[in-house]
Parts: sequence; structure tokens; C-alpha cells
Amino acid sequence: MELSRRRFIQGVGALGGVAATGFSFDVIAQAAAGAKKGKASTATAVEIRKVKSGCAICPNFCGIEGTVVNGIVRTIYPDTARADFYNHGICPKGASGMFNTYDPYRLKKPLRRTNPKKGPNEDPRWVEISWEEAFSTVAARLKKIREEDPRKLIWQHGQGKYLIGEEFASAWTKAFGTPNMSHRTTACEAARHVADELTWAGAGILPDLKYSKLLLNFGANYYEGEQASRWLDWQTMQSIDQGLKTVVVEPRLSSTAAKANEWVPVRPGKDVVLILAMAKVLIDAGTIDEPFLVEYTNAPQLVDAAGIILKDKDGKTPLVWDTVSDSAKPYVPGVKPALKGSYKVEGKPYRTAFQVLADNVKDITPEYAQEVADVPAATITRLAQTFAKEARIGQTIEIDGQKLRYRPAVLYTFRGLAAKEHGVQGWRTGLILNMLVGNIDAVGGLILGGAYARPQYFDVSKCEYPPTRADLAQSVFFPYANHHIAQTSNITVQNPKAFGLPYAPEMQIYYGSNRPVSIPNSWQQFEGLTKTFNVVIDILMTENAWYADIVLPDKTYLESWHYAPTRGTPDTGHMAIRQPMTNPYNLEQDAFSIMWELSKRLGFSDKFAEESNKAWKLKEVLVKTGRDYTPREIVETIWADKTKKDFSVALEQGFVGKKKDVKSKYLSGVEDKFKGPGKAKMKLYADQLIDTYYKAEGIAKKNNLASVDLAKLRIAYSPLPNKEHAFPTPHLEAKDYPLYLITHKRMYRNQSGNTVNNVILNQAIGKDAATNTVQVNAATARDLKIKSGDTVTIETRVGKIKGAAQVIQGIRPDTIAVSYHYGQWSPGYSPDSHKGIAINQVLEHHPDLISGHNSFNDTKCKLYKA
Ligand SMILES: Nc1nc2c(c(=O)[nH]1)N[C@H]1C(S)=C(S)[C@@H](COP(=O)(O)OP(=O)(O)OC[C@H]3O[C@@H](n4cnc5c(=O)[nH]c(N)nc54)[C@H](O)[C@@H]3O)O[C@H]1N2
Ligand SMILES: Nc1nc2c(c(=O)[nH]1)N[C@H]1C(S)=C(S)[C@@H](COP(=O)(O)OP(=O)(O)OC[C@H]3O[C@@H](n4cnc5c(=O)[nH]c(N)nc54)[C@H](O)[C@@H]3O)O[C@H]1N2
Ligand code: SF4
Ligand SMILES: [Mo]
Repeated sequence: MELSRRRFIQGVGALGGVAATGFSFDVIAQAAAGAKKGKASTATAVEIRKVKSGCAICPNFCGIEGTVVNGIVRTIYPDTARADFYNHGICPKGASGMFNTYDPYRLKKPLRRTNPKKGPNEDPRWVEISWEEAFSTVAARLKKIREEDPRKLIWQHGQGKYLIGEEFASAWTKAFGTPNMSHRTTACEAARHVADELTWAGAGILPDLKYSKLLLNFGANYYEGEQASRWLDWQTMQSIDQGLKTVVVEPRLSSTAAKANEWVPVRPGKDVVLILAMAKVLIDAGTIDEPFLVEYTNAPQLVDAAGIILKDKDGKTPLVWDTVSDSAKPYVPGVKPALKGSYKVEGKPYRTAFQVLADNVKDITPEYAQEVADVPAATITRLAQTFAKEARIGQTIEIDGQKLRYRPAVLYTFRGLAAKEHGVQGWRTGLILNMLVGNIDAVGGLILGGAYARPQYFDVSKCEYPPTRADLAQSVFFPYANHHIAQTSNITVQNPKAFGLPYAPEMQIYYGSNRPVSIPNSWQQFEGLTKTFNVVIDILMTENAWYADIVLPDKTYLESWHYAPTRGTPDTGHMAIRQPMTNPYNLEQDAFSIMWELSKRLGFSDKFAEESNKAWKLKEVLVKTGRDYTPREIVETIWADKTKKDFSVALEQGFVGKKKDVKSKYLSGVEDKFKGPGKAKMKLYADQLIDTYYKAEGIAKKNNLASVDLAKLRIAYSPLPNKEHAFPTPHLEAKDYPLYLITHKRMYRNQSGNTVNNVILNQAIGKDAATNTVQVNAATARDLKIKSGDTVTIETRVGKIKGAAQVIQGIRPDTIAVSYHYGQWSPGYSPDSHKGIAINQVLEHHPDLISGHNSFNDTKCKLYKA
């Protein structure tokens, strides 16, 4: 399938009713005239307000201070008060954030589709409708579904989660009665979370950079794709002055790699083998933290030949080899577990989990890793040795009178290891290397966001069949998809029976998500949208909205009340709100008020209130039944319960912050939850994976599920990462496609959609920001006779796409990179937004069978001059 520009441009020609939503500058002109008039009549009529709030253009939620002059947002600066707690500066997107709000292309009125046919070249023939008509149309649909089978409704959100809060989506869908609520996390970083959950029963990691001496960064590109509210880039810079060295392992010379001490251009997807080879170097040299592995992890637990951990008579308690009594015992006081070795218990052979790892990596030598990952063996050995040396295994440090484990070397990633078909195993290798040097929750190491917070993640998966949910989360298809699966519903709706789904979904509501554009094999996603009645709540006529039946305009973050999430650091936590600064289009509704109104019309607003209390875990100040709530009142309620502070604090300061003491930072996590006898253990060996495999195999066989590929499931569900996880499907199958194709974020844009119309970002910054390119190495370009600026074709097994080549040195010769965020085709955006390539159209879709995470960086391609 060739997806040419022409196809999109035809769509643009069919604009029709979109013009009706087109902006006239009247609103701003009127506001300005009003301001002028006021100024003329009295000198005091210029009203200047400083408003503390939070940015929500991307999920960093930076603290901002807006200057609002006569109701118009003139400037957005960082809220400097937050620097004490987390947030150092904002970015160009945040500073020019008012352009998103004053964007002439904003949706302003509800729209109804009058052309039932959906496609990029189908004019939806929008008609503007009143809010009353919009509510009654949507409520009538919902009522029918709720009476027939509420599961037929699917709720999807992306950025929306970070606006009013996932809690409301969860409460609303529960009160409605559908299990189908899907967040975007599997398009984002779910694999990393699931790897954390399987390993330490919680999610959320950050390097303790304040004290680290070495950061081994596997593709966390935080100088370009901001993370942790810009704390991470700021802290890295501070720590470099105190001797921190950074090594960036990634196929492309990213902005982060460019600022590192060393760039290691690994072959895409092969990091697993590189890290396992490093593990081998550490194990062979004995430079590992044995006491940590024995006392905090399940490394000493005994594993049988089938990979199952030996349990006590109760069938639950794992056994270790006790070196005191020379027998298999539970790890209780007095027992000294062996870390290494093979043992016989009742005549059967067992090895410790650590021994299994050591045996598995025997043939993953640095030389083998060089062959696979194309990083010199000597570099791998040196990196491993430096990592062990900088980790200072065995040392302690005193902070605030507490003696603490000191391990100032840390391996970190974001999507670099996660956005992969074997994403869970990718980050599991990273966790294992960190565990080997014992840096978990140690000073300068990897700080966990709440070890053992959710013990259920250590259990065997439910492996549901038939699946409960349309996205197949936690079913036999994706047993550990604990974070919903963003992309699957649009596949199951095309043939629900094929997945054993006991109902056929009829309606989807999308809130703040341009889902099909953000997912590989995009056109497969769009196909799903033709099968359901779609309601889209957004601020723009996105591609997703182009496929809607009803479009509902939302307020932006500068127009709304939100109880806002923040990004914690290893040292701090915070609570914050967003408050409206302006409302240039006099919009009436936001997502919360839309949900509230629909729940009232369907008669479940009391249930929505009750479920909201549960979802937000409110304890004292509750959402009451029998009354209405405005968005401001609901934010006041949550603020009061969570902070116990007056709302005037929220209005004046926008946030409250808390600094962690040594105990809560270093001693309440693994020290408290995992250390020593009688405690749960971090899973160096993820035995729940192998247990789940056997369970899934049984269910698949019993139900004759040809669609469950048991061979692939077996590879995915290995309790330890191994060689096979460096070979995702396209690497194995797409033999005629010589190049690796990877994607990444850019500073000037956020995801798809909400920054593409911002003229400051796509024009004022310069040519470079206006479009994306196909980045190709100079040597490869020479062979292919490609010059910078040439139009080239990228061909994959999914399709072909054209773009402009950019010949550079900073990328591997066997890899090309194309950024996300560009080539938007919806006729409802500005013409500028159409520049560049929407790469997801040609990426292959191979979700991780553990977490359901999308693969974004596994596709192989051909490249030639167009
Ligand atoms: N190839 C490739 N694909 C990627 C990525 C990549 O790096 N490469 N990145 C991935 C990642 S990390 C993620 S998180 C996903 C994101 O995928 P999605 O969650 O689907 O995010 P977006 O596509 O950005 O959609 C966000 C939507 O929210 C809308 N929006 C913005 N502000 C508001 C508001 O105030 N109210 C409402 N109602 N809507 C609003 C925007 O207009 C936009 O339509 O994409 C993934 N896709
Ligand atoms: N400016 C901007 N900032 C953002 C966002 C945005 O859209 N724009 N989105 C935010 C969101 S939702 C997220 S999830 C984060 C994501 O933040 P990151 O994970 O840092 O961003 P990505 O660009 O998705 O991927 C990181 C890097 O992985 C590299 N990579 C690709 N394949 C491989 C591989 O096989 N191995 C290794 N080691 N590296 C590889 C890419 O080249 C890229 O530089 O960014 C957040 N910040
Ligand atoms: S990093 Fe994200 S949240 Fe922070 S200012 Fe930039 S766009 Fe806004
Ligand atoms: Mo993301």
C-alpha cells in the first residue's frame, strides 16, 4: 500500500464543513478592543494577573506562572518557587503554550457527522450542533448500550488522563458498567512499568543523580524529550560538575548522547545481549554484590529443570539451599542461603536462580555481543568493569546520621529499552544489571517509587479466556498487560469473535488521544474506527476526530480547573492544581463537566460520585451524592482531602511540595520490604512468568486457540532475559529489508496533534523545527547515492512513505531515524502541520506479549531515492 501525500491532500480538498469551525480573529480583536476602551476611560482598567498553574502540553506537568493582561495570557514563565522541589525551567512548548489556546484551528462548537462513510478522503460533512443536541444524542446512544450490554462501550484516553485525571475516567466507566477503559501507556512506556512490577511489585524509577558517579543511559533522551519536569536534565548538569560521568547507549547521536562523555551506538534492539554480556563480565570477575543478591532478591531460590521455583509443603513458600544445615529450607532466621550452585532435593536436581542466570550468560560473551549488537567487545568489557568499579560494591556512606549502602553507578532507560516487542525483557536486563551491583534504593543508585506497593504483581496472571476486555488486557493473549492496551481495541472491534470476545463493541469515546496516529500500522487503527460510533473530546480536529460521529470541544489547560499530577523526584513529592487563566472562545464545557452531565442524563451521577471517591482514594473530604459539582468544586474537594490545606494556598501557589527525609528515601523501600529472612524478595528470576506460560499454554490448548502463538509466548515468558529477546519479529522475518528504522521525540513538538499548529514552534524557531527528515548516515547515503534534501522512499513490510533525506554522521550506518510528531494529515489542522512524515503509517505492529506494549523501534526497511 503506497500512502502518498496525494491521498492526504485529497482529504484537504474535501474540507467542507470544517470551514464552519474555522476561527475568526474577532474574539481576540474584540478582547483587545475592550481592553483599549477600558484603558481610554480609566488608567486603572488594565488588569494584570499573575496566575500559578501547571503546564499540560506534555506529561511533565511543569509549574508555570502566567501573566494575564485583561483576560489575555501574555507570557508564560516557569514558576520559580518549584525549583526548590523539582522543576527547573520550562521548554519552548510550555513557554509558547498560549498559542495552543488561542489557536485559530480550535474546535469551538460540538459537531455532528452527516456522512456515514469514514476515511481520510471522506468529507465528514460536519454540522455544528448545540450542546443540548450533542448531549441528548450521546446520552441516547449510551442509554441503549447501557441497557443492552454496557461492555459495548469503550473509553479511550491519552493525554486526557493527565488533564482531569484517570481517576475520573475509571470512576465514570465503572459507574457506567463497562470494563473497557484504555489509557495510552502501551504506546508510551508500559513495558518498563510491567518489568518493574514483575521485579519489585511497583512502578516508577529514577536515578539518584545527586550522588551518582556513573550513569549508563540506554536511550532516555531527556535533553530533547523532557522528563521528570526538567529535573532530570538539570540534575545531570549539576552532578557533572561534581564528577558524574554519563554514557549514552543508543543507535543515534541524540541530544542526550551528544552531551555525554561517551556515545555507544548500539544496533537497534540488541541492547539485551549487550547488557547480558556485561552481566557475564561481572559474574565471571565476581564483582557483584553477593549480600544484596542473597538478602534482597530471589537469586538464591531453587529452580527445577522446568524453570519452576521449588516450594515448601504449603505450595507457596520458596525454598533456598541452606548452607548451615545443607538442606532446602525457607529463608527464615538462622538460614544462610547459598547464592550459587546446583543441589539435589529428594533426588531431583535444582540450581539457584542466580546459577541459572550465570549458566544462561555463559555463551553471551562480549565477543558474541559484539557480533549481535555491533559494539566492540573491548568496549563492553570496559563498560562492565567501570560500572562495577564506580558502584563501589560493599561501601557505605553516612547521610544525616544514617549509615547507608553507597552504590553510585546506575543503569537507566525510558523508552529506549521499552518501546520494543521484547520491551519487558529489555528493561528486566537493565534491572538485573542494577541488582548485580546492589544499587537498588542505594545512595547514587536506582531509586524505586515504592517497593512492593502492589504485591499482586508477583502472582501468576489471571490469563482470562474469554477475555473480559476489548483490549485483551490480562487475558491469555497479553497476561501481564496491567496498564490496558492502547492499540488492541481497534483491532478486536474488527472481528471480536476471533478473540473470543463475548460481545461486539459498538461505541468508543476518545478523550485527549489521537490514538491511530500514535500507533504503528496506523491504518489498521483507522479501520477499527470505521466499525464503531465514535465520540471524540479534543481541542482540535485531529485525525481521530476526523473519524468521529460526534466531536466535543474541550477547554485547554489554560482554561480549566484540574487537580494536576506532578513528577516526583527521588527527593521530593508534590500536589498541584491548574486554574483557568483565560477563555477566549467562551467555551462552556470541559471533559469533567461533559462526563458529569452524561452521568446525570443517564441517572448514574451518584454512582459516579461514589466511584470517584474510591478512584481518588479520598478519605475525609468526599464527593457527595445528591448534588452537582462544577469542575472547580471537584478540584477543591480533592485538594482539601489530599493536602488538608485551604484552597487559597492552591490559588496563590499552585502547588505544595514535600521533601523526603533519608528514611523515606532510602530506608522505606527495599530495606524495609525485601531485606532479610521471612520477607518477599525482588525477582531477579521472574518465576511468575514461567508459571503464567504454563497456565496460558493449558488454556490455549483447552480452547483450541490457534491465535495464541505458543512458540512466541514461550520466548516472551522466559523468567530471565536471554539472547532471543534481541530478535524481534521483523529482525527474524524481514530479511530483504537491510536497514533498521527507529523513531524518537523532538524538543519542538509534543506527540501528535497539540503542538503542530503552534507558529512559534514550527516557524519562529526556524526551518529545522518546521519538519522532520529521514536521518541517514553519510556512508550509507554515499552507497545509496542519496544527498541531503533528496526525496527518499522508506519501504517496509507495511507500506511506503516519502520524505526528505538528511545526511548525518550521528547515526549508525545500518539504521535510519525519523522523528514522531510530523506529517499530520487531518484537514482540520494548519497547512504547516502537514509538513514531514507520519512514520507510524509504515511501522510494523508487534506488541510485547507480556505487557501489550507496542513496538516502535523494531521495524526493518529499504531506503531509496524516490
Ligand atoms: N513513532 C512514534 N510513535 C509514538 C511515539 C514515538 O516516539 N514514536 N511516542 C509514543 C508515546 S511516548 C506516547 S505517550 C503516545 C501518545 O499517544 P496519544 O496519547 O494518542 O497522544 P497524542 O497523539 O498526542 O494525542 C493527544 C491528544 O490530546 C489532545 N489534547 C491536547 N490538549 C487537550 C485538552 O486540553 N483537552 C482535550 N480533550 N484534548 C487535548 C491533542 O489534540 C491530541 O489529539 O504516542 C506514541 N507514539
Ligand atoms: N519534546 C518532547 N518531550 C517529551 C515528549 C514529546 O512528545 N516531546 N513526550 C513525553 C513522553 S509521553 C514520553 S513517554 C517521554 C519519552 O522519552 P524518551 O524515552 O527519552 O523518548 P523517545 O524519543 O521516545 O525514545 C528515546 C530514545 O530511544 C532511542 N532508541 C530507539 N531504539 C533504540 C534501541 O534499540 N536501543 C536504545 N538504547 N535506544 C533506542 C531513540 O533514538 C530515542 O533517542 O518523553 C516525554 N517528553
Ligand atoms: S516540558 Fe512539557 S510540561 Fe514542561 S513546559 Fe514543556 S511542554 Fe510543558
Ligand atoms: Mo509517552
